[in-house]
Amino acid sequence: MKLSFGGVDNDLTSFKKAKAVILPVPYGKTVTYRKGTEKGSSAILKASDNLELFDGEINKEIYKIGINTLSPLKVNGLKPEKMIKVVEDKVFDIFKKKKFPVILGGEHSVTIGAVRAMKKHYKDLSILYFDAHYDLRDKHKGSRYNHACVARRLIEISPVIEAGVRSLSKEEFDFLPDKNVKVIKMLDMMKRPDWEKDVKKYLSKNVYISVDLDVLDPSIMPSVGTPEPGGMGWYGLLRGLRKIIADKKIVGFDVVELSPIKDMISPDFTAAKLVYKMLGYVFC
Ligand SMILES: [Mn+2]
Repeated sequence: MKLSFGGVDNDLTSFKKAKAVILPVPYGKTVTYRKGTEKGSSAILKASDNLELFDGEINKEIYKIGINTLSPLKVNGLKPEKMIKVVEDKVFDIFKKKKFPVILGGEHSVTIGAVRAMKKHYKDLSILYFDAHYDLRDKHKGSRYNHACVARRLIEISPVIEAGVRSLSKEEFDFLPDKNVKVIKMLDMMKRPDWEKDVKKYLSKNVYISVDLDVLDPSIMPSVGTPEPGGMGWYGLLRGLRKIIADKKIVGFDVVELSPIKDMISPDFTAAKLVYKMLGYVFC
């Protein structure tokens, strides 16, 4: 059965009418610790069935923008380079048809394809990158496209602003500073409650947002492959997103790295609600 985001299935959810298009990318090949990110996108879609469609912060029924859900991309056996190309082509196709792409991971490498597609049109693109990890390794476990290298690949395309980061290797520490990456550490964010002002200063007008769910604290988001203590809370992340999205043109976003734990529904629902809230901030 094909899953539809929000459990809604009416004329608003047709590709033609929808403003936003959800692209599930079930991919988990380069994950290094706990496996299972290839199951993330379907878990988000299933959980989204249970969303309250009215949003009490925005005071709107966000689904009325029209949210279409595509069939999951068939990429899970592919090498990361191949998968990235499939994602790039699909996201570019969504964009060409004047729809707003929302990519559901899958592991973080899917972001490279999405950003490549967006860069074809938006020359001044910048990337807002929420993650516990710096992801700036040049190579990991023999691959330049491992999920630990994603930000390093992205800065070869466009400037990256990392937020919420709190785990890095000596190699990554030595690599910094670099002109194409700005880092707002989790520790800095705790000292400066209006951290989003720094983020906005660094971003260009056209922004792609990538949310690795491990940016959240493992107490509310245990269902990730590489959990890291001391992460963001739900309201902190939402508040930052709302303020940043209000000031920038968001061209697309992704939510990645959900690695569902059997019978633990709260993290899956949290991910689905995050996607829905972000759509509300962008469109409502
Ligand atoms: Mn991460």
